Amino acid sequence: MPQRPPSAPRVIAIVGPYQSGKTSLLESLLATTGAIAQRGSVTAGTSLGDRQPEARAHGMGVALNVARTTWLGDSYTFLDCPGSVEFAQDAQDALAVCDAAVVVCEPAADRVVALAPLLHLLDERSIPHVVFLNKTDAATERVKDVLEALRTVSARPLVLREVPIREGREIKGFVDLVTEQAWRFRPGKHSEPIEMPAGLADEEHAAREQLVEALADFDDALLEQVLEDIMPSTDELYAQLAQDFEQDLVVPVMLGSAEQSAGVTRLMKLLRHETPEPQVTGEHQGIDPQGEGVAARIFATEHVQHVGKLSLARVFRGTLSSNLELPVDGEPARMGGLFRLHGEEREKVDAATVGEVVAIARTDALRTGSWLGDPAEAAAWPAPLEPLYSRAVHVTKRADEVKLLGALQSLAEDDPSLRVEQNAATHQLLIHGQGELHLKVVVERLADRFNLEVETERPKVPYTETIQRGVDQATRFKRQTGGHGQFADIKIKVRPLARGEGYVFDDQIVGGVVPKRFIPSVGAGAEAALAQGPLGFPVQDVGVTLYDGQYHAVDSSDQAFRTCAGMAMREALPLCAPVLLEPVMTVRIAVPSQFSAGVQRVVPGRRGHLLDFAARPEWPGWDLLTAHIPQAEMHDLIIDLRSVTLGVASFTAAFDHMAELRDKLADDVVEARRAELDAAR
Ligand SMILES: Nc1nc2c(ncn2[C@@H]2O[C@H](COP(=O)(O)OP(=O)(O)O)[C@@H](O)[C@H]2O)c(=O)[nH]1
Ligand SMILES: [Mg+2]
Repeated sequence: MPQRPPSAPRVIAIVGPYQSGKTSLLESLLATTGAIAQRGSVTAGTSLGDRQPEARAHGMGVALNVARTTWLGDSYTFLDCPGSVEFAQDAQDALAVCDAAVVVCEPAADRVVALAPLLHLLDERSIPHVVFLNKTDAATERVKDVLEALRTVSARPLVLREVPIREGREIKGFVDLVTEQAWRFRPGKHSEPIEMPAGLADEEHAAREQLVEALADFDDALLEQVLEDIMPSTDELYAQLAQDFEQDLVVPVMLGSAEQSAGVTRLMKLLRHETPEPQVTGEHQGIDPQGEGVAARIFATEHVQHVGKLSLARVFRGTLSSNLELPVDGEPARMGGLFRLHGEEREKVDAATVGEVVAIARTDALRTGSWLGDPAEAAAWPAPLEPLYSRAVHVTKRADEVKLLGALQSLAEDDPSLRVEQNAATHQLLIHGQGELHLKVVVERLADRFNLEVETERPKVPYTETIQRGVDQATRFKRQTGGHGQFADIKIKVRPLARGEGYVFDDQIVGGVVPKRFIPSVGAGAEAALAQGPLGFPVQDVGVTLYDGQYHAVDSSDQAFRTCAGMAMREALPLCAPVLLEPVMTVRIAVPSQFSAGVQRVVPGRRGHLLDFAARPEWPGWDLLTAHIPQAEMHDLIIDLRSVTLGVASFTAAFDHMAELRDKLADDVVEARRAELDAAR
């Protein structure tokens, strides 16, 4: 390896499905590079990662683990991202600032599809990434088969960088395809170089040729060599690999065991030689390395007891220092104290330079995604994930009511995948997120951080009602109280309108039998009565025509006509064959093709029907199912979808129309509403 000067600190995201071994790999990377004296274990709770109370309570990471190490003079920050799909936002945000990603994968072909959304994201954003096939100590399947499966979910060519050395079923080591050196794993220690096993030479040559051919696709000089049967030199290969990695043209695949620290030094070497410098990553995002001033991005927010809010920044240019005033999303703000993070440890620092990750303490203006520096230079921050699961929240103590909304909004600033909504139709405070666990963690944070005790329930469906036939209604309102009384008399026609027309009021009074000045009050009084119809819900699509009436010179007033119209509607509507309406959503479900049949069965089970079935654009091997599904059946749709798709299905939903609901389903809704109204009285 040629010597080179130390580089600026690199940031490496460790991503992959839940339980693939990311936190274990982080532990091994830290032990291998000497950042920790001894390797701890995630199962024993002695690892550096997942030590937060939240991670312990849930038995898995629900936030980033940040750790630093220095190796051969270079410094690295690792961002171990939670693997659960419900915390995918954390991974997305970390990926948006990293120089490279390690995708940790279980050596099981049928589980590989769980990586599809992640690989798609990496390819879409051209983020350099290496796949680490983990758990070789327990692997039973052939690496070839797992690789084949991986190829179906990666848009970029995957190049195997090592071939496994097997003894019986067990993987005992590997041959590096660039150096052609064979290595034997020694659990917990550095691998030792060995002679290439005799039986492996043919396989090794074939794999090496494949590697070179894959690279030749991106380099004409290399292609010529290949065509002339000249094997490029090791240095040429390394140079080409580094270049292709940096541009995310090829994806190297490595083998190892995080638990036994096997293959980890080799992975570290790849990261050292092939990960682009932060200036390159910055340029990729439109940040001019020669430009003026600080350029940095907040990619995560944590809250630590006794310390408060920590905003995690990656510096792409300049020097960030405590107390510095900077534009934050265009508005000037002063930075708080700076800390370097390493697991649960924090080290106070005065400044952070290019490449570094630093936590900025207690700075209100900062939120996840904030851009620090010239607003003109800010690349677009990736859109937050679409909500997939919702709960209604309310405080258990009345006095806390005002605090709740502010607390939720503050949590949503930290976590872009959380949305808070005060629903106008149901009067509920809703939280929208990525799944049951995600929202459970939100509730826990309300308790821990804001001392707020809340209960959650399934969100109410904003039902409405309408009428199916018209009536003529004559109503007189007359009251004598002491001095002058109240008098109004109207005749109206009430009729159903087409769906979506709302409320229409017509005036057909002739000869001034109801004076002009009172007529708007009739319209308004009738409309007010639609707020709650005979079934207990807002009434929509109703026409009211005022065609006759009487008044009294002294006793008639706006208020009298208003009251009279309300009485008339309350008498008329029950005679108009009211019917319940429920909202129906257009739902687009994205799913790998092998699960489409299972998902198609979920739709009718939720009173939905399929409208369209097509290939998902730009997602080879995926389908996009479009369906109409009543909102009442949507609340746990994502749970069902995930259970039949190894967790990878997702959907988007938008209101489409209101549809009539009849029979038992409607009776149940009306009865529940009646009970609710009775209880509120
Ligand atoms: N056999 C074996 N088990 C592993 C290996 N790496 C991780 N594990 C186990 O897989 C489980 C999940 O590991 P963890 O690092 O928490 O996964 P994460 O959810 O991706 O962070 C734990 O029980 C680990 O002990 C490995 O290389 N070999
Ligand atoms: Mg983990």
